[in-house]
Amino acid sequence: MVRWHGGATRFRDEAERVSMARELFVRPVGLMAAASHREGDEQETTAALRLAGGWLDFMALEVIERRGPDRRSRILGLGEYCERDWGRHTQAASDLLEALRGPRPRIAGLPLDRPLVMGIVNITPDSFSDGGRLETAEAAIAHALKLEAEGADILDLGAESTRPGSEAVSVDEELGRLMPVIEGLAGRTKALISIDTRKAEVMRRAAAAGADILNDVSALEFDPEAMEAAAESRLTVVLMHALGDPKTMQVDPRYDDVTLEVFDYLERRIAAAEAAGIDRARLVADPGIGFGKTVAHNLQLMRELALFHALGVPVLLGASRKRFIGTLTGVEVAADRVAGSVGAALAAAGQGAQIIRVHDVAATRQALTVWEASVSGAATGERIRGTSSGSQYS
Ligand code: 7PJ
Repeated sequence: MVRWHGGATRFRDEAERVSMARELFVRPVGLMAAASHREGDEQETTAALRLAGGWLDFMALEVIERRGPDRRSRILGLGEYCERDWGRHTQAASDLLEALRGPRPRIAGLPLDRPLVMGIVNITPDSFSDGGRLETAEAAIAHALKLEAEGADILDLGAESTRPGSEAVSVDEELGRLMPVIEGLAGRTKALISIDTRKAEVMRRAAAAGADILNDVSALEFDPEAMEAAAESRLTVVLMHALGDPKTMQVDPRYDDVTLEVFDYLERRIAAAEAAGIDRARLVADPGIGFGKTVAHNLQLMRELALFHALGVPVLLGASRKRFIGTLTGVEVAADRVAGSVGAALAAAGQGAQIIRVHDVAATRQALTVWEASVSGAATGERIRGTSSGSQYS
């Protein structure tokens, strides 16, 4: 029997719990727009539970039991899940449900009651989607301010290309590109500043210059000092899964079960970060679309994205303009993959992903606004008050 409301006894040692190979995973299914989630009045119902205190309710759970390289899966209603005798899995079943339900604390002051848009600002001459157009700090600053005006909640500044096949960039080179942009944006933007880097020195310097979030595609593994630098910064940290290094990661990536292995990895990195003194409230997890994954791997992760809420931290998804969108649609030029990227963003929002990382902020924002209003039946914000236009299109 699994209790719905707290009280789960904890393992004495959190590391001990995580070190045992996880056998049980749960994926919330039967997702639907939460009733009046903005007022925070959880419905008196046993048929659905709020997902991560966000904008969706879930009505059932796909319970996945790992059997070596295979999985056994079945869908249980919430009542069945809670009443079942889980035997040796009792603790895990209870913890997973609690992790799915727990409201997520704000990140750097921003509430997670709607999908946040993270706008990508590349400050790399070899960046595949900007083709070097943003080489100068001025251009990057202007681009960042444009993304904010288009509705970005977070600006993700990246000066180290981590796209597949790219070469490493030196600390000095990265700092030389990045610092003028962080400094140039200081005081000129209300958006949170995120820094896409794997290097401890860049993290330290960015934190001192006023950054809000550290976004590390190596989940603080690339630089042996990164964990300590991130902990000392007291900033929010995005931990992303990548299989191997950017240079070689797309060479024949293999998994027994990509979703479960990425979950294991992120769970271990969250435990490592907590052990290093980074509060769970400051962590975000990202399955790392395109980082050591085939199209099939990416699509399985997209389909099963809601499973990652069981990590108990906000989920970030970055699918924007990536190769798998080109493969699915036949669109070769990355900059022409806007509509496909919006499709991926809506799929992620529909699974409760709290942060969506995109190049095309205006298009994503417009799509999310209409999607949100359409699934919830309510518009938010000032725009609709008193409007009743004559023509549908004017
Ligand atoms: C991601 C990222 C991602 C996070 C890049 C690209 C490649 N950071 N940095 N998640 N991708 N957290 O934008 O295509 O998916 S660089």
